[in-house]
Amino acid sequence: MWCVEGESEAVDSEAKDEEGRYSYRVMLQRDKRRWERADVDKDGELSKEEFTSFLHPEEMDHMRDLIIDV
Ligand SMILES: [Ca+2]
Repeated sequence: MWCVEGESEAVDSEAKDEEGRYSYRVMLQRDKRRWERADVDKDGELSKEEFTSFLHPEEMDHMRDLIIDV
């Protein structure tokens, strides 16, 4: 089993506001890190291949340090 770093239950509870909804700001920061890692050529956009690694970081060597074993 795997998850993206920062997606533990503890962090998820911090990401929710008082009504139990996920904070968009926290989610955005989390995704931004993964987005920037997936953007190999750093042009600020994800090609089809880069977007695949964004969606499936567990399958990409350069994304693996965002993955933690649980
Ligand atoms: Ca790119």
